[in-house]
Amino acid sequence: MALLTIICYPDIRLHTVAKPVAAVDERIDTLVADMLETMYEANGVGLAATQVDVHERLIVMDISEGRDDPLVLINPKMLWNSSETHLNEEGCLSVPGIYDSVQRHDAIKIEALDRSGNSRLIEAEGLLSVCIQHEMDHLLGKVFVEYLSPLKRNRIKTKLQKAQREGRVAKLV
Ligand code: K1U
Ligand code: ZN
Repeated sequence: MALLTIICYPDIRLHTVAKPVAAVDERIDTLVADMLETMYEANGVGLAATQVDVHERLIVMDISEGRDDPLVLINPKMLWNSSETHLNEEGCLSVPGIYDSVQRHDAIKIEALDRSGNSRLIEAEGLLSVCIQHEMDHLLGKVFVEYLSPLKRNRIKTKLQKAQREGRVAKLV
């Protein structure tokens, strides 16, 4: 297994729209293993392939307390979302040290392939629902700071550009 580099906002690669995974094969299995290792090492609860500069529709997650219940979503498709929404505090491994509130659907239903290529229907609420919506945004090239005001977003951009110049987070291309 290998640790992958997580690219940091405002790197333009985070705005790439991911393509569907064509086949759930050995290459994808290795990528899943590497992404899980990278997510656990960074203490995240989710990671989208976009964040490691792979532009295919693949997400890994683990919201369990024991960090021993990984969830793999390949080619996820939103089937339904609740009309009720709430503000939730979010963070992002690509926006280190920044936390802010984003409005998300309370509950969702999605369809996705698992690591074995089997189709699964997932009904989610709470942190799982928030995390899936956050990660599916990454696959569309959207970072959570884009829901914030231009003033907040520019402050975050300036702060992270300074951190990148000083070598405290991954460099821009
Ligand atoms: O970078 C990412 O996409 C992962 C991100 C997932 C996420 C967590 C919480 C809300 C929305 C999206 C993180 O793992 S952020 C770091 C984290 O561990 C965390 C933050 C807030 C609540 C719970 C966990
Ligand atoms: Zn994120």
